Amino acid sequence: MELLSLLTLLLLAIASNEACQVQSSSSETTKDWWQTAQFYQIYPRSFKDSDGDGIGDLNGITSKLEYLKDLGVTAAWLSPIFKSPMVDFDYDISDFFDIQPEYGTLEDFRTLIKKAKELDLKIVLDFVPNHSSNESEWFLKSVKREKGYEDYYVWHDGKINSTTGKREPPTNWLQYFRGSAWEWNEVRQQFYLHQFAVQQPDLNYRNPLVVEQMKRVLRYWLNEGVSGFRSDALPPLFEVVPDGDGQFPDEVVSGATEDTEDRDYLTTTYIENQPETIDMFYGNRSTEGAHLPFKFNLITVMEQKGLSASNVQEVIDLWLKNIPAGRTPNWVLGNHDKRRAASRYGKEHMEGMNMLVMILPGVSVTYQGEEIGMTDGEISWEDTVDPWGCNSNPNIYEQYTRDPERTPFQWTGGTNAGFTNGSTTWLPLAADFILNDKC
Ligand SMILES: *[C@@H]1O[C@H](CO)[C@@H](O)[C@H](O)[C@H]1NC(C)=O
Ligand SMILES: *[C@@H]1O[C@H](CO)[C@@H](O)[C@H](O)[C@H]1NC(C)=O
Ligand SMILES: *[C@@H]1O[C@H](CO)[C@@H](O)[C@H](O)[C@H]1NC(C)=O
Ligand SMILES: *[C@@H]1O[C@H](CO)[C@@H](O)[C@H](O)[C@H]1NC(C)=O
Ligand SMILES: CC(=O)N[C@H]1CO[C@H](CO)[C@@H](O)[C@@H]1O
Ligand SMILES: [Ca+2]
Ligand SMILES: [Ca+2]
Repeated sequence: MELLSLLTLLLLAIASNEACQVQSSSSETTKDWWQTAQFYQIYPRSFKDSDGDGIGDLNGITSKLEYLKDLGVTAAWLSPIFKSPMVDFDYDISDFFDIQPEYGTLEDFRTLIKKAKELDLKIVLDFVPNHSSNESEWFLKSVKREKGYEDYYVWHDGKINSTTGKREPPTNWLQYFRGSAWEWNEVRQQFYLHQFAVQQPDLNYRNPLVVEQMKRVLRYWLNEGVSGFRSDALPPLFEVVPDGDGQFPDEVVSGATEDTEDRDYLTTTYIENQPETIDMFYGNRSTEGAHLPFKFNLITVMEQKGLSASNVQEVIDLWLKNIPAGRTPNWVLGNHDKRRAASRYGKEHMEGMNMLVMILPGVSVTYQGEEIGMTDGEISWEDTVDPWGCNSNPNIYEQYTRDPERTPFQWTGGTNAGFTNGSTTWLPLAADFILNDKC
């Protein structure tokens, strides 16, 4: 039970050299930086544009680090900044060791780190272990079965339908962004697994070469001065072990929805929360240091039950009474996948909610813009760019799209909310920006 509830959360794995030293050399009562942190998630594309192209970038972030310091933030978590074709806005990484050119250069990143150090702000990067982009060199090599890369991804011959004689995907598994989790590759003549978009093939964590490669990624950025990582999408990291004939089992119909393309149509028994994920990231972490499993109840319970003082108290008590001794509580207010906090809680409750997460014991995690009570943008079907929205249709996209919570940050009440000095923004601004003058 304990393990299960833990696994449904994203884990925040902090791999910090400083953490090791503190843990090995000082007493239990000394708290490490991450145990009292006020984390602030930056969605780089929408934070601050420095060069007028309408897309946020690293120099934009650097120019606003003092703002974060003034807010009381102690650590900034940057959503991915790595090289990517941007199908899932950098959660589809094609080079884990390089910076996305439209965000800047490695030099810009070093400048950001230097400035953050001067201000005593920690920088935490997003680690996206489950998949790469299908434009990654690793995937291209795996498609061609190049030596060392043959089993980098989850490949399968599929099944022949005895009635039609046609080749079908190995299982009925569904991806998060609607539709089958398997895609046929003409060159390799096999299916590959993608728990997210077609352009996000799942890496094969049963291959030690993959595990070693991903450790290299972590070490590389630690050497560049980052203080830790936030791990993305851990539940789908491992899939079940295939049977003796190499076959995977089908999932069964869950009863949660009638929409056969929706991931919730089937159970996720074999494709999420496998015990090996715990071994790798929790029990058995390769990198020394600490860990915080994200706690989303302030979001999820309020979504189900509505915001009230007693519901808030219930969420707080539930965790404070059950958290294992010596662990650090954390309180998550929002992220780039969830409707804006002000749209969920009501704008009038934002001061209270912002204060609450900062005064509760342990760690707060907030998302850019929640501190000024930004609300969801209204994005038309034509302007929709999120693959989850785009993979649906104009009638239902609003249930799936995450664009509304990703609109540009509102720095001023002026032109383009002070986000950019250019004439366009990559997503339209939310309509409330006039009210949020923070100049
Ligand atoms: C926007 O700012 C950048 C950097 O200061 C500058 O190079 C660019 O010319 C400006 N663009 C406009 C339209 O003012
Ligand atoms: C990645 O996947 C997309 C969608 O299937 C496809 O159009 C594109 O050609 C693929 N790219 C590579 C390099 O395989
Ligand atoms: C074989 O194909 C038919 C026609 O598409 C389909 O109805 C049937 O479910 C398939 N059989 C299996 C075992 O998948
Ligand atoms: C670490 O993980 C491996 C592989 O899952 C497992 O065999 C081993 O028992 C684990 N070790 C510990 C100390 O948990
Ligand atoms: C909250 C969060 O980071 N969600 C991400 C989970 O992983 C998928 C795929 O990498 C992203 O699309 C989400 O944005
Ligand atoms: Ca820019
Ligand atoms: Ca996986």
